[in-house]
Amino acid sequence: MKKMKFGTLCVHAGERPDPSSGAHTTPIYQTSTFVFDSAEQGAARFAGEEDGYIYARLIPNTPTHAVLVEKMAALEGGETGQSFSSGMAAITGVALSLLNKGDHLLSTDVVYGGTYELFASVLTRLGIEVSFVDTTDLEKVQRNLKKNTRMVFLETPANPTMKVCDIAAICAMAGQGDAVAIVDNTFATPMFQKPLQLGADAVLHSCTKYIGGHADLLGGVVVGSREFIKNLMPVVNTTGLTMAPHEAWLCIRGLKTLHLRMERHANNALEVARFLEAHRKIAWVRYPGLPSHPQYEIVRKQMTGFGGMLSFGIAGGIEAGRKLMNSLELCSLAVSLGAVDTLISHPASMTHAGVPKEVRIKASITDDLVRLSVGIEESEDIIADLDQALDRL
Ligand code: LCS
Repeated sequence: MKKMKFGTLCVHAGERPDPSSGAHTTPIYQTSTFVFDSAEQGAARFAGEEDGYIYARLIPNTPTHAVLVEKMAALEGGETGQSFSSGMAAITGVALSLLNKGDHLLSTDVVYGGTYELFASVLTRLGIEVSFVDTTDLEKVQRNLKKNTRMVFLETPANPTMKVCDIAAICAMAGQGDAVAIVDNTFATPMFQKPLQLGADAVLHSCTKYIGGHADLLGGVVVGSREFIKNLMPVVNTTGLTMAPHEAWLCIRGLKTLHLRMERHANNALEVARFLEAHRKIAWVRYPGLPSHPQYEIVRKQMTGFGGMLSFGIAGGIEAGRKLMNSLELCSLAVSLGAVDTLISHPASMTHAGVPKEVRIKASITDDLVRLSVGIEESEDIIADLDQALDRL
């Protein structure tokens, strides 16, 4: 059969009737351990001489996890993957697998606040050198790549400024040295951006967001070559960063509609972005689908759609922003993103509150920035809610 298109892969990739029962839908293998046929088989599995399940913390976890990573690998165009208990667990698993004391990590300066804190506080405490670099400036990236740079971490579009960097150019630079390039593709999803095709060594997601899609789970996933994923094994197997079987099942279920949801998220977000950009009380809007986006050319080059996330500032700054957020009736005032419902939040005092103010300001995470995760409701209703809240300012 010819290579299936993205939407068909969302529905079918990794899926097979359950071998033990013929169940059409992948069952939740809610088990911590697996029975061996013999003591010899148990020994062979532990020795890595025979494939098969052992214990749910150990790769390949359970058959439910296996379907999820196969589906994600198909969607990202990678060989295989590994699931984690959260997006942060995925980033931790990759970082601890790649980096040793004395190594250098180059990261995008604008990243999710938790990622910033992991890199700036935890990894540096372990003796890993970290540079946060404006990755929209390729010269700066080149200048900050060092002999000991082992990992380049890109988040694009970045949380929450929506800054976009040139994945192909930076991966090529990383490849000239000894560095492995990792892309956090949480905002774009594989529907709109395929970092592995652009030269990344691995791509990761917070599944908590669009992969699950319904704001009802925590999860993470990494996709890459078989060798890359195999190298995660010592850390994954010993740290217990593992996803739970029920969460893996929810991710599989979520992924079956990823293509439909993302299309609606993106259409709605473009309409909301245009509405906000034209509104006299709005000072600025950042959405990759607007020609006013500072990296619009790179967006057009490396993304096939613009996603559901945007940020904006209100004339009147944070006070007006708070009033707006408190006046909304349909949109939920909550962190996280990528849910079917529209979520609004204030990064400087919420998701990025742990980033020191001077670092935040340098990275354009200004106090007036309001972040909107546009849901899949009817766009008129989202716009009407924003409109009535803006009227109250
Ligand atoms: N990467 C990105 C781009 C994220 O936005 C987040 C979480 C993570 C990784 C971590 O994933 P988690 O461990 O939460 O599954 N972003 C959040 C946010 O903006 N609000 O709440 C969480």
